[in-house]
Amino acid sequence: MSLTKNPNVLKWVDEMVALTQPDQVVWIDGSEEQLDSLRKEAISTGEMIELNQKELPGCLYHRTLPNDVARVEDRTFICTSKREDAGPTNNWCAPEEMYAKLRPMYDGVMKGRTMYVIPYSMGPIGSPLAKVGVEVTDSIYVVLNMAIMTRMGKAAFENLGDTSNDFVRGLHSKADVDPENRYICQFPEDNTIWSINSAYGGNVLLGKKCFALRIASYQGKNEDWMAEHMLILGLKKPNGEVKYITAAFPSACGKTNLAMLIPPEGYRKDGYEVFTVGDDIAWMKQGEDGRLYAINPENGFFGVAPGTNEKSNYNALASTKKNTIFTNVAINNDDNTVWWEKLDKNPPVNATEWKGAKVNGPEYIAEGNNLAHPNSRFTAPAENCPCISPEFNNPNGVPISAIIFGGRRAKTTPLVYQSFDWNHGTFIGSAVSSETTAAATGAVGVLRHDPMAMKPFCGYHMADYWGHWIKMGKKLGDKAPKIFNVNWFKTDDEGNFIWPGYGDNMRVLDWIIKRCEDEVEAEETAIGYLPKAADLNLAGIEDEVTPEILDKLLEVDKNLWKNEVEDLREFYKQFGDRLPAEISEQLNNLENRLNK
Ligand code: SAT
Ligand code: MN
Repeated sequence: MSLTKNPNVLKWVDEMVALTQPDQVVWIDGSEEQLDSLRKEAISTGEMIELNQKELPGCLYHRTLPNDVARVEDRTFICTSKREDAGPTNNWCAPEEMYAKLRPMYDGVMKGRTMYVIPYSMGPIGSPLAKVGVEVTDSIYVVLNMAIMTRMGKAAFENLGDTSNDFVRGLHSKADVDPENRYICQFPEDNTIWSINSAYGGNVLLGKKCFALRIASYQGKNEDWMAEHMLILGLKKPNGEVKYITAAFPSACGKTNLAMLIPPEGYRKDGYEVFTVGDDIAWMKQGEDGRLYAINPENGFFGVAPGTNEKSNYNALASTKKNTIFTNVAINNDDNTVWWEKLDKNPPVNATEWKGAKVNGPEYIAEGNNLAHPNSRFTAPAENCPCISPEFNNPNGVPISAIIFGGRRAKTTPLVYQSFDWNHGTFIGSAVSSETTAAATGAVGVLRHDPMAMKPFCGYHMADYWGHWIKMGKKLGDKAPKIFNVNWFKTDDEGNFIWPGYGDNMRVLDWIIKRCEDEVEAEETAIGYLPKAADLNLAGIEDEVTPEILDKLLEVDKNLWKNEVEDLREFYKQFGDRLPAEISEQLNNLENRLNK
């Protein structure tokens, strides 16, 4: 039975049914009864494995095919009528051509299968910043993940209303999970996403990267708001005031860890606390008071499991203790619980590795294998998070004081610096490079440009996107958040990280907030404002971060930066005359300052 009278939804679902020809159609109402029967069904077919319900109540395990473990950027397309509108950083195809290519693949693809129709809201139901999507899929795994990651079910349709046409249409079929015919296609002009032949996270949970970033960034440009690959955190000061910060880092560079940070002991004693609003995506719009407000459009965390432990991210680990779906981690067969690299020092002896083979964990690792896939994930409800912000469901979002950019850079980029102003900050964001991670297929550890951490997620021409940033800055004027850049990943000559990171990143957030409140002076350098050494609180880590190491962390090596300028000039060439004049001006200014 359909859950809405909205003729636009009904017509579109009818079309999708006619195309894919499922044996039956199930409308997902979001009720616990319905979800529970889907869980049981998935367990009975082996699609999901029930984990130890005493240790991990409500938790399920899922394994994807070894050829289907990460986002596939080379098979992700932005389909706009004009090639220029997708820009040089996206794969492009004309919409008609892509529809014509994919339609035969979807033709009858759900024969013998069930189509699930998933209504969902990105953002709190009723929020003026929220948007509705409908995903049809032949995967129960998708339904169960969307139930965690979004506000899913009947309420989303109520929010859409009986007549609106403003919803994102998502068609997904796992088909044969054939990597040769895998496509993740966004049609921003049609509010449409078509995904086929994958069953992995970012490729198939269409509310996430496909909608909340690729489609939404395009909508934001046209509607004067911003969709960004950013965590949102609240930092409570001893006086009770909470300051909100967003931060954009590429996938698997620690957004979840920063969003859930536990301050070092000294800070905790003083009364500092960090609250999580979001760990991956921020939608931001100017509020009535002129400031920039952010909501997290998601309702859960799709976090990288390996590396997550009691010490590195207590709150994330705690979030996974119930009602969580684990994908491609290892199973401990002694007690039917989960394990992944760096969870603890005791890999299970009686283990099933992520591809499904029974192995002796310690031996298997000693032979150079991973028990869990490096991009294995947990899908955990936000409400499980011990430090979830009381403002998490605030329909108006939270006011942002600072925006942080960052990436993985072994050299060149100092621990933290502040931009001179909004346009300079936009330039800094556009200039972000980062070493690649396992979150996408392809080589790991290769330095690539990843502007604003949006390279794989910007749904239109990257240079126009920078133009949109500049335009937003003009609107925000002196109410604009301050913009910073951080790098937790600087190494010494042996390749060891020289900044402790994790909870100690609080020390950098502290400086950032002090700068926002004009409480500390800074060192003016060619690249921006850097902390004066004495203004970084290193109490408790003086042994680790000696004055020499701090020097290294805050070093601006002019020669390296001159190389960076050369490289950026080359990088910007591809954008031709769509590159905003403000960006080239910033690059020239940087060069001049370096040559002074
Ligand atoms: O696979 S996802 O895109 O959902 C996660 C990520 O790569 O950031
Ligand atoms: Mn992400």
